[in-house]
Amino acid sequence: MSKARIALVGMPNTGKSTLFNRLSGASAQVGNWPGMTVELESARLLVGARMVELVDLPGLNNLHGFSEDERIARHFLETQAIDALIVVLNATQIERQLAFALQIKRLGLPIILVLNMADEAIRRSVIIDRDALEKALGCPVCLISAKYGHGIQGVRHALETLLHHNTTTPRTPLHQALHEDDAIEAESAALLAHAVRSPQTPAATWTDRIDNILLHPWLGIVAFFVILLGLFQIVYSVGAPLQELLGEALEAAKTQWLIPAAAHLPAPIASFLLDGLFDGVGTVATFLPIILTFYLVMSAVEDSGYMARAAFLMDALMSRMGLDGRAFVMQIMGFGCNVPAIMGTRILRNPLQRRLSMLIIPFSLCSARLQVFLFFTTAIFSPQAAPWVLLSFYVLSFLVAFASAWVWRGRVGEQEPLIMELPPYRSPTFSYLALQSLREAGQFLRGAGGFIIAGVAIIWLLTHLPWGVEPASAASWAGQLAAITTPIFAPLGIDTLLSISLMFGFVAKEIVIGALAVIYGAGPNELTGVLARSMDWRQAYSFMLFTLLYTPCLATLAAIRRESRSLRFTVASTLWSLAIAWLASFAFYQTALLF
Ligand SMILES: Nc1nc2c(ncn2[C@@H]2O[C@H](COP(=O)(O)OP(=O)(O)OP(=O)(O)O)[C@@H](O)[C@H]2O)c(=O)[nH]1
Ligand SMILES: [Mg+2]
Repeated sequence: MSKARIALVGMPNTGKSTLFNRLSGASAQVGNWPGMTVELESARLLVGARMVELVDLPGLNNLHGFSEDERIARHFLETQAIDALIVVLNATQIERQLAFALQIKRLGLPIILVLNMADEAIRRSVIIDRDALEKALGCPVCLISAKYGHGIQGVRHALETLLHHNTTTPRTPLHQALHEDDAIEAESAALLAHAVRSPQTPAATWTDRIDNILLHPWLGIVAFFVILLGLFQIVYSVGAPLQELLGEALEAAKTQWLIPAAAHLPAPIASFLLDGLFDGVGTVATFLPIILTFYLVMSAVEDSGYMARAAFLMDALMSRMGLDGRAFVMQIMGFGCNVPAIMGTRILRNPLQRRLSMLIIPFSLCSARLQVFLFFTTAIFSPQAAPWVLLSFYVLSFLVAFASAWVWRGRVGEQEPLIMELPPYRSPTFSYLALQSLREAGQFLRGAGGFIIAGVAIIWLLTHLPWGVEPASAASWAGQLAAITTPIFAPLGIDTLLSISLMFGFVAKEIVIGALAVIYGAGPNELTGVLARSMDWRQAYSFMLFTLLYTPCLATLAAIRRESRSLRFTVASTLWSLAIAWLASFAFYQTALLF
């Protein structure tokens, strides 16, 4: 039997990706933020004896939607062969979402209607007569709770029955289905009156109580910074000791086993393996616990529903810079990695606003840069000062991003007011958080792993060739190469050796620490000491400032190119960030020298 294709459609934030993961065992990104999925994701699963391709679509506000992510979903519905649709609604909002399901039903494809978040519906006393709906609509209706896995079996069963009886139905073209809005509204109202009972005045929830503080005009801003501070306090206090421990373990493994084992190898090969690959990759690997902790905390924030509050809170400020509150959320999402944040701009409808947002996302302090900063701040600054130095980079990251937007805001033109729904706060489940952070760590290894290995290998070659010269000295290839760039970096207080790591950092910031380990010939646990001896705080801060502001990595550039569809814009934004990085480091270093 042929493979069937089934797509999940619904309004944003209704739990499509959660159900997708439940049904297929995949690990698509889930978050309490309308616009989490901006791409098609697909997975295969077996339904009865039939192989099914399940496709998770970005949320649609309605079939008229025209932001980029909605266009992707619409285009899929219009052009692909689809055997059935699973329409996912938020049961607590059935009054507003049922019309959407009716709109989809007009497409003429077989559908299964899934009313998700049954747990919340019960808590809010929204009562749905499933049987009445099923009878009136003539399609299977499932009341489920995807997050907690309730009712999933029912969906599977409905799918199986549907595929079993599937006779290909002729489809109604999308544009035709769109011309029935009034009829749909009437039908929806009749159905609701018949099958749904919800309380007249909803009771005040704890979401409202929390929002009184978090959405307060100034208390909310204070709360935001407290949350931010708490976020990296956790990363610091949990991740940093683990990193040190891992460094010590790797160092011990090197001296006890690897050095003796490599004793009989020719010197260049032993040096390449130990001082190149092991030191470089090992030093980067010590950051895995920090990356894991970091993503755990970020996923918890994303899944809590706070992002939508941040968007709301910052909307007024952002609109002075030609953007809206959602662009602020993209800056925060960039804390993890700039690439998904750039893709997340698809939810912005105005293409010029999208570009403006893409211009400033690369200034967001991503987790790869965080590695560099954690390393340098602990190496150079006192334990008391280090967290504050780190906080200063988060603040600077926002300031430079905002200033950039402010400079270019005039290009955006007419702005629409932000209309966004605030989802209720939801507590993340542990299993989901564990899954998510493992996924991110896996992505980190897959994505950056190759770059890191290749990067440290090339750096070893550059610093140790021609064989026989003092490693990383002026006579080495790296030394000769750096001589060319010295005039550019010397006024910033960034010396020859450091500037080499910055060149590699252009490819990916994950390489920087590994590169430094190889350049300074230091093992996974020695680099902090070596750095502390070889530079003062001004040079270190200037180096970090440059790292914060210049191009994050090639992957980000590729994402900007893909999403903006403009090489000119990509080049211009790269030059913009390089220029700002140089000027900021120059101004800082030259001023700091006066003290
Ligand atoms: N309480 C409750 N929360 C749920 C349930 N299903 C999903 N969620 C939460 O709802 C939020 C949105 O889930 P997603 O699966 O990302 O929703 P989506 O429809 O894919 O959203 P977009 O991709 O943005 O369109 C997340 O915080 C989920 O944890 C449920 O059954 N009950
Ligand atoms: Mg989704």
